[in-house]
Amino acid sequence: MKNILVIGSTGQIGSELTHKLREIYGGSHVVAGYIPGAEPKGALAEGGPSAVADVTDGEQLAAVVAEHGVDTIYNLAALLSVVAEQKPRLAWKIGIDGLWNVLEVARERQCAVFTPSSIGSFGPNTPHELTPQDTIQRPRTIYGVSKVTTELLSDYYYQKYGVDTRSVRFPGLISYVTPPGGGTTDYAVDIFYAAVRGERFVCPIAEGTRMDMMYMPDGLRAAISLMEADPTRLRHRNGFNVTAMSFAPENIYAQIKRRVPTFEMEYRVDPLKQAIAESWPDSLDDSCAREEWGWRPEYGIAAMTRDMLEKLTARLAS
Ligand code: AKB
Repeated sequence: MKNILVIGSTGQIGSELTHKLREIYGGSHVVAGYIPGAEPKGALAEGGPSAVADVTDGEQLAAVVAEHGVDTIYNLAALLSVVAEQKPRLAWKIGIDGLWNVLEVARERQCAVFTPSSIGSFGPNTPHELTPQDTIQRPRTIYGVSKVTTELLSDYYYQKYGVDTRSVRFPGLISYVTPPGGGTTDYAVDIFYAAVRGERFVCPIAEGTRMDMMYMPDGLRAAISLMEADPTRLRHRNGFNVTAMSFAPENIYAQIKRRVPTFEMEYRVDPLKQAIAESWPDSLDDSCAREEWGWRPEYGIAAMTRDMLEKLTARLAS
């Protein structure tokens, strides 16, 4: 039986991943790691153990891992792309100094480690259509620089010390549970909140700007099934391209409008978000993930839109 620590358990991915892992491995086997000020609440607090686990404090991490006999760490601590541009030093401190602490603890205590990478690890001179698994990665954002470093440092710890590091390059994740904060793809979540609240949506990303996206249930399955994958089949480790759909603002607007006919959207492009979005792929080739560990998304744009509208409407009404 695995004993898992989720670092960043109250964030956008962590809040749902912790529940999913507890369903699979049992509540007492999954520790919800958090930083002071972002304590787990409700079902997250009641469903299993929790502990302060700040990636910038290596000794504290080591103590949590020892106390709970942790053998697997999901390290979700990071600033998203837009907020990282505003706080580059902090983005590096959390994303890379923090990762170093996690990898050191993992090396000392033989833990497997999942640390997400992102489509943000690509840059303007990456091939934008069907971006290959192995290709040019020269991002110009601090977020991208830290994600490429995450991939390389994780590979290094695997090759040099045998630490079982694995990761995926997440596209924009869409969820009705915990909103993201400070990402370039956040508009694809915000648009649903506007539609359900009966508000006009002001889109910060220009018409025609395509990016890869994924519904959160697929994102959780991607992380967990990669961590469960047979290591002898993995030719890659950090990080796998994974995608479920690729769309521009007008495509998701049209999908929502089919179900909410009164919904309206206008464009007011945010130059920083737009520049970042344009530097990212239009669509990823995720064939390596499909071949090496059987990755398959379950939700396309229509199924995701239907489910998001249904679930978010119920959530906001309660
Ligand atoms: C962001 O927009 O910063 C993230 C990502 C794609 O990594 N959602």
